Amino acid sequence: MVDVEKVLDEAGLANPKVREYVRYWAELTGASQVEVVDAADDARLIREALDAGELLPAGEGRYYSRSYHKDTARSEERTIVATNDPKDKGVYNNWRPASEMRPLLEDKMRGASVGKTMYVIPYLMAPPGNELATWATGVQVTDTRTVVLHMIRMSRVGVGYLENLEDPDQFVRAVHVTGDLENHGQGTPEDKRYFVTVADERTILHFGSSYGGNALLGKIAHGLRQAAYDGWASKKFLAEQYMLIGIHDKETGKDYHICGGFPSASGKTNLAMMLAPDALGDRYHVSFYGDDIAWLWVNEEDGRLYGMNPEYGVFGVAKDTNEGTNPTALASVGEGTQVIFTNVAYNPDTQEVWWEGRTPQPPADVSGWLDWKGNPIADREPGDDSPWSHPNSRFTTTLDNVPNIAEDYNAAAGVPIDAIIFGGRTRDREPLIRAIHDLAEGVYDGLTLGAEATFAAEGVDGQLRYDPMSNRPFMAYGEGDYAAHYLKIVGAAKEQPIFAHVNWFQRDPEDGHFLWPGYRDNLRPLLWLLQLKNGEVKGRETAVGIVPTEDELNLVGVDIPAKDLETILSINVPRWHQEIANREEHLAQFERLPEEIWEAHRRVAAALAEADD
Ligand code: OXD
Ligand code: MN
Repeated sequence: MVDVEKVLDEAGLANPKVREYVRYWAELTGASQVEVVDAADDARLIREALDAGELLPAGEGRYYSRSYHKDTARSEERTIVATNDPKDKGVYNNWRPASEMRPLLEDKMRGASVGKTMYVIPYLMAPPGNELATWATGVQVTDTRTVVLHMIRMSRVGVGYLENLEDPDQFVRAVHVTGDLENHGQGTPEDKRYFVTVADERTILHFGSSYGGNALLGKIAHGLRQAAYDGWASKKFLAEQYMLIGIHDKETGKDYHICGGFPSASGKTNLAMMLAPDALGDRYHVSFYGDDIAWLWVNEEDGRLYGMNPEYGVFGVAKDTNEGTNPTALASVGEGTQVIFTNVAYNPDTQEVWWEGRTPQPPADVSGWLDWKGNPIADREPGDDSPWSHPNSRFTTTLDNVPNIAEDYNAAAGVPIDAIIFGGRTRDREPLIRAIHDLAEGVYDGLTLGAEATFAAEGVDGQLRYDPMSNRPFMAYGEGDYAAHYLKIVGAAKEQPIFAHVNWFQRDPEDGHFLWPGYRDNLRPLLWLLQLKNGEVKGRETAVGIVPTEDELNLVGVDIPAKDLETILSINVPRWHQEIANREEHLAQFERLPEEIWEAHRRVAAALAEADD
């Protein structure tokens, strides 16, 4: 029997509520040891993980881990939001009663950590001192050391974050038990995995995976699902799957901040980490705050909307990250960064890593190279061109490693938000950028956000898989209530942020080439948006928003054919009609959708009907 009290005393963990919580789960899971973790333990834990073979060296100060091959991604079907109020059921939150989920998860976790260490990770999902810090404090317990190492990179970790809680009970209880990965029946009717957020009890119970998206409870379960629920329940804030960047205009000395949501595979991390294009670099500096989560609130002193990234690191998709698409990401995972790569290809002889899109071709000399499952590439049958790395392989690195990290990323105050953008991957309908007239239309645009269905199973080609606010997997309560809350929070700001929809992915209908160069050049439409907000340009009104005129967009140093430019700055009305009909059906699913959103929908539909004439 572990002497939990002694361990907690030695760690200086005095909060009686935290002690009770740790004791309870240590007993229930049957853990053989308990250890309280601080970020300062990282080097020792890395050494232990290397000794145990859980990590492998990937060059100086870089590490490699391989996960169980059926445990490589988030599982939306197994993810549940539970509460005690059936009114919290939404379309996407897989709502279940708390009274059903708690005992079920306790049963799964009972005795599941026998022989293992239970690590106790006190964490903070906010810059220290931030006004939302009360909702940002949590204690994760986990039976997996690599999860601890990832948590240290992705959140602020240490017992100190539990001191000064006004209410000793105000911390999120985040319980993670991996269990026996080889016997969870992943993806079968006997699937034993459950990822449950008991939102109104501020308790997260995740069983059956050590993949980051399921196991780093500070990030997705707390930083998004739990925080979204807390923000609504407290009426104080929003928690969104948004990137957050700063733009400094060296000529005027002004600073701007833009945040925004994009469904997965729509380039959010690349946008968040972008640098100004060379031709504009003398005037503008782009700084990075975060690539995945932003919490937003109104600062009562100046009445402006503020935002902050609650995370401390980047859990980025490795695929297609290279010098062209995202040089800052590559610099963030260089020697000495203490980065952890997961499920990329690895060469134990040279300690190199590689992933699809890192270079145009894989290494020509395959000797020593192992694919993400650990199988030698040299042993492959001729013609076997399966990927070397898993498509969801990742790098995990702290914010300090990002070369253009904003100087004030750690500041308690957060930053004022000038613009909120939504973007999907749309081949033909969405222009490069369209500014949206008002808040209700902005929320309407977010609710109808989506990614184009792929040719495979996901739906009709060209039709969107809707991903409201890019939050579909993280919705914590009903979508109608969510929209009302969003309208209230942002509506309370004295200076309204400007909303816009962006699309970097329009293609030529004939030969399929991308019409816009993307990446660093994406700064150009964002600068136009800020100018529009400042009244420096007027743009051109269309039925679905304001688009830049050709001469308003700063195109110095970019070469784009006139025909392509014309297409990306215009609206394809027939395609929009198709889309509007789908939207009606999509929105009708949401209970209690505010009338303002329906009005915005009708306004856009009516403007489009006129545009036809
Ligand atoms: C995600 C992530 O799964 O950010 O969305 O990792
Ligand atoms: Mn994400």
